[in-house]
Amino acid sequence: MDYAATREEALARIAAAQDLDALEKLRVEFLGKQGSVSLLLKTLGAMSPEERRSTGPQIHALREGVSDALTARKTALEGAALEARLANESVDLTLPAPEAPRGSIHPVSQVLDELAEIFADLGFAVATGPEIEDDWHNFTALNIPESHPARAMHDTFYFPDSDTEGRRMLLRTHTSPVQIRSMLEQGAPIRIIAPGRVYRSDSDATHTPMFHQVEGLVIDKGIHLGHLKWTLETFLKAFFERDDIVLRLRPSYFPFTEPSVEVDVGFAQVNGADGKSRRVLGGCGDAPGHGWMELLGSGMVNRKVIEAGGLDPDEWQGFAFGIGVDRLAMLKYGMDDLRAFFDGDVRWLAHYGFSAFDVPTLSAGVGAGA
Ligand code: 2U9
Repeated sequence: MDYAATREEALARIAAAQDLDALEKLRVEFLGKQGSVSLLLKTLGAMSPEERRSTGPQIHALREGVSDALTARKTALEGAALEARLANESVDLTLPAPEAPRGSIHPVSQVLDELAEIFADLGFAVATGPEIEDDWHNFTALNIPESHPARAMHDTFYFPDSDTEGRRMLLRTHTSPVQIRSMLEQGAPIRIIAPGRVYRSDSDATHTPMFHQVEGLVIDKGIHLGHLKWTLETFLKAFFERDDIVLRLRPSYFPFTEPSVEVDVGFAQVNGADGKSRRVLGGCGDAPGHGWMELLGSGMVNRKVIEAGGLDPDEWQGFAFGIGVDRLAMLKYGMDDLRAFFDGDVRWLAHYGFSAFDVPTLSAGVGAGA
């Protein structure tokens, strides 16, 4: 057999292969299990030693030549295919830009960002903690005794089983356990806000089983109600972006604060362009055409709560406050139905959502979309 001629013919066919498919067919034809060159290699076994010595190198040279040619042709064809793609594909820079992204920031997230920004400027850090709590952190440490109505089953979501240490577990009903944990972990002085989700088994037009709160806690030496009033006034003026916010402090009762004060804010009753009467915050509530709206609860931290937080109430005093974040968002951005906050309706979000680029800053104004 003329191995040299066979080799030349194979190499010519490989060089003529027009694409990778045709080349693969040739590889199978020559070097596949039943390929012509593979079968020639198998004949070596049946040859006499002398015959093998003279023929073997020729067959091996044939196989190597074919294999090298296949590899070289493959590389050439792949390179040509890439060149062709590069020549064909192009980016048309004159095409219009894609539609702007549709996502938007939920009003609750927006207000949480605004709160963090305003309180950061007053020296408050943001503290967070678990939403699944034990009843010591949620109730006992906050001077809410076993018999207190807030502990009744209809207000609190309890878990059916206790944890491994026998503690009764629940969904936190306020963010106050976060402040208890902060006192125990970092000691005094403290200046924090604790924003987040809270849960109460309550649902109607003005209550949802999950809502958002922000609570504040300041613990230091010589803290008094004047500090509380100034802080709330400064915060509310920054948040509502009005200098004429007027507060009225009314005596109240909360187990965790003593004395406790509920804070009302003055508003004006104004007629909107649509003929509907709206409340606009600002001005003294006693002025003609004005009124007072209850906005938040607060007070001086109860001695028993300071003790539960591991501090000496004769050395450390503090104030605390709590506000509904969803309510703040409704008041500032003119929404009237709390339940829409949690419906996940994209039409509502398209209307009330905020641009991701409207980041609240004190210099540019915390309110978005001005
Ligand atoms: C610690 C000590 C004291 C937080 C407080 C209120 C008053 C309050 C309500 C406002 C509307 C809850 O969202 S709401 O329903 N909160 O009236 N919260 S004082 O007092 C604390 C918290 C933690 C360690």
